[in-house]
Amino acid sequence: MTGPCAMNYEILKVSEADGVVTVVNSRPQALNALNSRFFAEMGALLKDLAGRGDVKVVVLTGEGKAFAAGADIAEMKDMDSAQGKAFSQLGQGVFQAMEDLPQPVLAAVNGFALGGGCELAMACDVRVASSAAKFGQPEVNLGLTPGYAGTQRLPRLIGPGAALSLLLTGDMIAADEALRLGLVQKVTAPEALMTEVQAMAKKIASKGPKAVRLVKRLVRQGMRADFKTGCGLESELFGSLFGDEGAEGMKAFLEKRPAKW
Ligand code: CO8
Repeated sequence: MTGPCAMNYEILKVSEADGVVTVVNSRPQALNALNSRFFAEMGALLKDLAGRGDVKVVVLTGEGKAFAAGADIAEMKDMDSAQGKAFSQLGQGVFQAMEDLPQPVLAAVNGFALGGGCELAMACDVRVASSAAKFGQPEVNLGLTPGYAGTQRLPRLIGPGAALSLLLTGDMIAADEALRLGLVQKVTAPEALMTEVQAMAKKIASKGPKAVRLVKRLVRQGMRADFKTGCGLESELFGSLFGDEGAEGMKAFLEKRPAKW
C-alpha cells in the first residue's frame, strides 16, 4: 500500500496487514530527525487513521540506527523565537493527536530516541526497545529545553527525580536502564524487535475492538483528569459495552468458543 490517505509520503513508509498499520520514520541519512515535513505527514496520517474502523493497532518504528535523533537541528538553527515556539506547538499538536488516536500506538524503538525522538516514543502508548536503543533528552547540550512536551510526559512516566536527572544532565541511557526506569516496557534483541512488537500488535488486534479503544481512551483521559472523574468515565464506558461487544464476549466465554467481534 502506498499509504492509507491521499498524501504522498516522502518520509513515512506505511504498510498494513491484518488490521495493523506499521509506520516507519524513514530519513536515515539524518537519523530520522523530525522536520516540518515529518510532522505534516504524521499529522495527515493520524487524521486518516482516526477514521479507520478496520485499523486496530498502529506500530511506529525508525529505519536504520535511529528511531529519531531529535528535532531537526539543521531546520531549527536559524529560527527566531516566534518560529521556535511555532515549531514546538506543531510537534506538540501532532504528538497529542497520537495520544488522542482511538487505536493504540506501539513504539518499536530500534535505535537512538533522543530529544524529540524520545518525546515521540513517549507519546506512543507502549514502548518496546531493541537492546541497541539509546534514550535521552540532550537539549541542554544545545542550550535548549525539550519542546515536544518532554518536560511534561517524562516526569509523568518515570517520576520527577529520574526525569530531572535525565533532563538536566542530557545523559544518554541504554535500553536496560530505560527499562529499569519504566520508560520502556520491554527490551528485545535487535533482530527480534519487529517480530515481538508485531506479535503484541496482533494480540491486541484480536481482542474486543471497542474495548481496546475504550481502554486507551480511559487511561489517556483519566491521566488528565482527577481520580473521581476518571472512575465516572470508566463506569459510563464499561456500561456502554453491555448489550454490545461485551454481550458477545461473555456469551462466547460461557459457550467455550472464540468471540465473533
Ligand atoms: N537533527 C538534524 N540532523 C541530525 C540530527 C538532528 N537531531 N541528529 C543527527 N543528525 C545528522 C547528522 O548531522 C549527520 O548528518 P551528516 O551525515 O550530513 O553530517 C547524520 O545525521 C548522522 O549523524 P552523526 O554523524 O552525528 O551520527 P553518529 O552515529 O556519529 O552520532 C548521535 C549519533 C549521537 C545520535 C548524534 O547524531 C547526535 O548527537 N545527534 C543529535 C542528538 C540531539 O541533540 N538531539 C536533540 C535535538 S533537539 C530536540 O530534539 C528538541 C526537541 C524539541 C524541539 C522543539 C521545537 C522548537
